[in-house]
Amino acid sequence: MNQNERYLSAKEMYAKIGVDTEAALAKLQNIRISMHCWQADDVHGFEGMGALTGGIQTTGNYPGIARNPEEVFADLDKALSLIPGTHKINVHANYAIGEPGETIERDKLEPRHFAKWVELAKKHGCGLDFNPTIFSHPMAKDGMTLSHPDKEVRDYWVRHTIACIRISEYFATETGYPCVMNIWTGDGCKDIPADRMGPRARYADSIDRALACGYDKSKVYVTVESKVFGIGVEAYTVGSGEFSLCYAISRGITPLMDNGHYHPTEVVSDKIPALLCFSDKIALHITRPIRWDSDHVVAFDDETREMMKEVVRCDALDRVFLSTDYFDASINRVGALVIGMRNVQKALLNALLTPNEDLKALQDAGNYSKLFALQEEYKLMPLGDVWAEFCRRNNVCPCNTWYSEIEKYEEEVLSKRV
Ligand code: RNT
Ligand code: ZN
Repeated sequence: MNQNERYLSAKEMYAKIGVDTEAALAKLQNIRISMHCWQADDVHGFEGMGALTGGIQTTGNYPGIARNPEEVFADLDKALSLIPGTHKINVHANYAIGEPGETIERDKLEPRHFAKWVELAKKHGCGLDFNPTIFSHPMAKDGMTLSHPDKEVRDYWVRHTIACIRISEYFATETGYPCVMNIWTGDGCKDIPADRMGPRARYADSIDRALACGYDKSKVYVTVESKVFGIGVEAYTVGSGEFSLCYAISRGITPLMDNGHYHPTEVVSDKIPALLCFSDKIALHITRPIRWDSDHVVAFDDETREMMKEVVRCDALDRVFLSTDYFDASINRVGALVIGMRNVQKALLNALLTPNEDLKALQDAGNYSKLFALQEEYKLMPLGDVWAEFCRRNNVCPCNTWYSEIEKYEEEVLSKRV
């Protein structure tokens, strides 16, 4: 069978269980996932700051890392060419681009420092999201930033956050798509703190002060990301789950869940519908934690599928901001971007090809035996044939050949970066 015959056969099989593959493909086509730029260069950015701090780390030293804006952009171009659909690019503030020789202070960032990112986004029809970079910096003192006891340190990061809100507005205006601006800090303590509430009160006050700058809420969605712990800050995290969620809901901004940021037995798939009961919008960082917040490349695994099922069956595709967030330096970095993004899309397609309403009815009728039986059977439906059709329609290499493009890129471009 050729691709077309395989798709038609799959279409028929799905029709038999009440699923319209054309409707699923049309929906998938419109889903924008925000691809994080920082997988391209292990979160280094363009400031020459050196080692990562703030509780995060990359491991591995696969050759060919991007060393400057041109190389990062070339790698993102390559990645986007192998990912079906049109997406968003997620930029961190430490990826500012100044004039030659210009030293850019983070609290003095301006939209012009990100003009090249706007160009890149426009070239691909992409939207842009943004992140203050509140780590890997001399003003991240004693493991604290926005929650630091010294007002001067807090003020510095408040100014940075306000500068980032302005850049987010610029992104939204230029691209025509709202910009999600995510606040995350690694603030915390390595060992048992003497004061858990003080830093939290200061963190809340600092974000309040930043948000008071005033901004267009239809253009910028400010999110706050929680965390359970980081490397070197194991005992106490200021922006914990409860803190971040209560802060976001009480201030009318958006909570962000990163599925690496919970106890390993907790699942974000279950938290998505819980938050959707109370928050109009929520945001996700999609990653793969192995035993801890290890930030492995997203796989087409049970939890990724389950998370995307929740987004789809809660009818929340327009309420959930999807973004990838991982950094693996042990494999080809461009390949890693493509693998993770495509896996999120496959998980979305899987969810869109599930007869969710029928399964809900079985649950409501208490028919758990049949529900279990069908959920297991549907795992073997010909999802791959529909996915291949999606790739074909988007002119990206078919499923089993795209990696040869990465091999070619590695040989012709990455291996020359020495
Ligand atoms: C860190 C958070 C955060 C970062 C990025 C680089 O644990 O997940 O989202 O990964 O800001
Ligand atoms: Zn994250």
